[in-house]
Amino acid sequence: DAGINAEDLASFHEHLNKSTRVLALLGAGLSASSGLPTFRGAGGLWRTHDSVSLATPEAFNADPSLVWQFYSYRRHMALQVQPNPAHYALAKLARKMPGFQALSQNVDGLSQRTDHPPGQLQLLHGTLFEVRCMDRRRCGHSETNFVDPIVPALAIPTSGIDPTSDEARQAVSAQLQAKQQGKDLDISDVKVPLASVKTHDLPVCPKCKQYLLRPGVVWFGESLPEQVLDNVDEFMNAGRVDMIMVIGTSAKVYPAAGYIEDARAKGARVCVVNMDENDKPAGGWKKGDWFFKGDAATLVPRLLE
Ligand code: BJW
Repeated sequence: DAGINAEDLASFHEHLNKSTRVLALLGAGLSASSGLPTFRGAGGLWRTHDSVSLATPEAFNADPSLVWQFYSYRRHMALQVQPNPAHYALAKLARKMPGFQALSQNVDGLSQRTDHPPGQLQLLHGTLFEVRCMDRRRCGHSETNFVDPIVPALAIPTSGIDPTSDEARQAVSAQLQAKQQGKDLDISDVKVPLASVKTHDLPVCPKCKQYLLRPGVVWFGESLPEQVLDNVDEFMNAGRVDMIMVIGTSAKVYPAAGYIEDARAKGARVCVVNMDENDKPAGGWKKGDWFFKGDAATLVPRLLE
């Protein structure tokens, strides 16, 4: 059975059964089989843009319309898909083990749509469904917002697009057919022309009515939410950590990836679940680590059953 060696599974279960303080560092690979793309590697492109390059304050300031279309599309996609068996298995572990904390880098809201206790889910990079005023210092407005599209101008186009080439025309007409069957145009398809959205049609802060709203996610160069950092520190400092599971993440983004070494320093063994054996834990492999290769949605429920 792919990805699971019986001996490794037995030693993992033996260790889990005597564990009381466990962490799971979660990444985009956890939601891949729900149908959401990851950031790096295959599928890490949005149209012609590297997804990572759109996740910066500089990208937003340079082209808020493009960056909002990217996030609006991601909000829409996240609302279309469902949590998968791995999200549910992690929620079940959380309910069973009070000393379990999931440290999620994902902003897709899928873990929150299971019965995962919120106090055992740390959202390291925020969420797509919280939006806040660009003027954090003076205005500071933030709100939970599931409205899709968040403003009419960010609706995924269904008509009125002006295709500039035959290729675009074909892509759009194929997609318009899909639309008639109840599916949306896929604006991640580079052949589908992006609507031009004027800055003044983007979501504006309802409180100060002056600045744009932005997605409540953590972009490069920005600090992680203070309360979340404090919660993780508190957990790390409260004693020995038995294990950290590293699920569907390339573990290249800090400070998130640094939690693997922090947990090791507290005695934790490391269990990696990933499709790609080259995505090692930050800091490399150590004796006593486990590696389970394959789809998190299949492997995590087996590991946690
Ligand atoms: C499967 C699968 C399946 C596929 N089953 N597996 C220390 C050293 C060096 C640099 C820094 C450092 N400390 C800070 C920095 C700077 C920077 C950083 O880390 N840079 C590195 C890239 C070098 N960090 C920051 O800027 C952070 N802020 C900060 O530290 O503030 C203080 C500070 C500021 C300035 C300087 C110094 C300090 C903020 C980081 C915020 C990251 N934000 C993003 C975007 C969020 C919004 C959005 O979603 O758009 O978060 S970037 C993006 O990467 C997103 C993800 O959460 C994050 C991690 O990606 P993830 O989840 O690992 O996805 P992938 O695609 O990389 O990997 C998927 C994996 O799944 C792969 O391994 C696949 O094989 C696997 N897989 N299908 C199982 N079915």
